Amino acid sequence: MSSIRVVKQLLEANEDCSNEVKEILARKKVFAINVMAAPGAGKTSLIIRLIEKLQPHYKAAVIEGDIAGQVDAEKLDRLGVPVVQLNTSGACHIEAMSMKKMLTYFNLDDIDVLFIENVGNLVCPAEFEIGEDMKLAIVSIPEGDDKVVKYPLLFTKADLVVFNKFDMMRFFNFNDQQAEKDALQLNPQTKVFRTSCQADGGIGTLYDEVASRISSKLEEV
Ligand SMILES: Nc1nc2c(ncn2[C@@H]2O[C@H](COP(=O)(O)OP(=O)(O)O)[C@@H](O)[C@H]2O)c(=O)[nH]1
Ligand SMILES: [Mg+2]
Repeated sequence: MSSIRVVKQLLEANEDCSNEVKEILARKKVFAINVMAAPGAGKTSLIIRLIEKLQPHYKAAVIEGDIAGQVDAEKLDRLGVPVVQLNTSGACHIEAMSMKKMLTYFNLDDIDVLFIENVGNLVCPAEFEIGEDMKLAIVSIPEGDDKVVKYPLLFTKADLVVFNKFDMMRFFNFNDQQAEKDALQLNPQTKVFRTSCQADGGIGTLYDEVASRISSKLEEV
């Protein structure tokens, strides 16, 4: 019997309180990362890889957003980090109201970095601010290099873009140079990373970037 807390998102509660969430996270010095990608792109795998590297230095926690079920929450629970599962009851994204509610299930004084695995979708999650410090968008190699231009809002808003499953490059016709150019055209401030959660490739470089952003917030006075 799993001990993971499962919370249902209320569909009618969509008031934008992302600023309130931001204030709580600033007061408690928690760095929140909104992870967005299509189903199967590697959101859970990348969060696990990053937490493994962060754990010696920072205390991590995870909000798992899914339409139903708690499969990913169980995987993350095995890392020994606090994890709460949010079931969106059919909604294709997480909203700020839910974020605010979810924060009450954590001891924020004991957390440095909070990952939010958004619902697998390249459209809806990008439309909602949830009070996060950083948006991380993933495209995996088998999905195709055209996803950046086809789903521009997500890549316009993303602070970091990750091309994951880079170990699959030899099997797919994915033009990573072009996809990087497309991402930078949509958002010149974005940074692009190439990773493999399977082979551990590129995770260190991504970790360095994420860790430096976390420490900037935690060291703010
Ligand atoms: N080859 C390869 N497979 C990966 C990689 N990252 C994730 N996967 C696999 O892709 C599938 C979906 O990954 P998951 O993390 O659950 O994706 P999510 O649905 O976005 O959370 C799983 O079978 C993972 O083992 C990677 O970098 N390379
Ligand atoms: Mg997942």
